[in-house]
Amino acid sequence: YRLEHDLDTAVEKNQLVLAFQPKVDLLSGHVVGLEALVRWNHPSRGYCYPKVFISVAERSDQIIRIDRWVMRAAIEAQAKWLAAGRTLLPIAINLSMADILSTDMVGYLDRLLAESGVPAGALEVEVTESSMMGEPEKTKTVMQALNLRGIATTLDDFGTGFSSLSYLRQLPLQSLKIDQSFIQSMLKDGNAEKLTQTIIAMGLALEMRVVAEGVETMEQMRWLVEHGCLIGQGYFFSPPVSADNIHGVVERIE
Ligand code: G
Ligand code: G
Ligand code: MN
Ligand code: NA
Repeated sequence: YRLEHDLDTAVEKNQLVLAFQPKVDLLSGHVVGLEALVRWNHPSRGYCYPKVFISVAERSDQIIRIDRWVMRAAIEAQAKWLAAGRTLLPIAINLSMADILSTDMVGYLDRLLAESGVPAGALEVEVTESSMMGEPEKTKTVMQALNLRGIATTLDDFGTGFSSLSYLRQLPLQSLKIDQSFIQSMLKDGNAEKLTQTIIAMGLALEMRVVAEGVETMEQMRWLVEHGCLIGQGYFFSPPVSADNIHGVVERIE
């Protein structure tokens, strides 16, 4: 409750910060994009991870304010990198259900992009299955609007929700991100391995980009390549790092 109170002013007090984690093409070793992950520099608790505060924020409208800050911060980061003459790597932001349902979310993005001169294709959106529960029609409309602008959409944490398959069938999605729990158990557990293989085959059959999350070892990376999953994200390449450090990380990976 204290946390909820502090969150009310986290945006105004400039306490949020983005960390970036690379998504890597497993065959070429090239970084194909970044995921933006929000952190909160809490005045007394220190550096807080989204696990601690996103679910609190999702219980109120605070999540909308936080995620609009994330949209702005991601686009500002791109504008800065663009001005510095860098080739932009698309940044994926995570959106919650409340953001998708919020009034004029796409218009808000349009204005940020227009003001900054950042191309829409420099932004991507990840949405989890659980966050879409209940509003597939509205989610579809928003995703179509994003796609129309060139903003790609990803189904995040795939395999952990309740209605993955119907979302895959109904929603305009370019990527499917396999939840890290599968990647972490697939080499230890035969069922997890077969399920991961099946998820990859399903994504490929639907002509989606299949991304593995939570890749921590060379063995996992090799298995993924052998089974057709060609994009990975995880500590094996890099943890999420600050805006100042991400290009150094990208250069080291490549
Ligand atoms: O950074 P970390 O690995 O702790 O992120 C945990 C989860 O928190 C992510 O998988 C994502 O679903 C969620 N998350 C991270 N950043 C954001 C954000 O900016 N907005 C929302 N809504 N969720 C986020
Ligand atoms: O959007 P999502 O909630 O899926 O965000 C990914 C989360 O997973 C982030 O909190 C990130 O810090 C975490 N993460 C990223 N790579 C790894 C990894 O290799 N291993 C583990 N355990 N967690 C990871
Ligand atoms: Mn994500
Ligand atoms: Na995820």
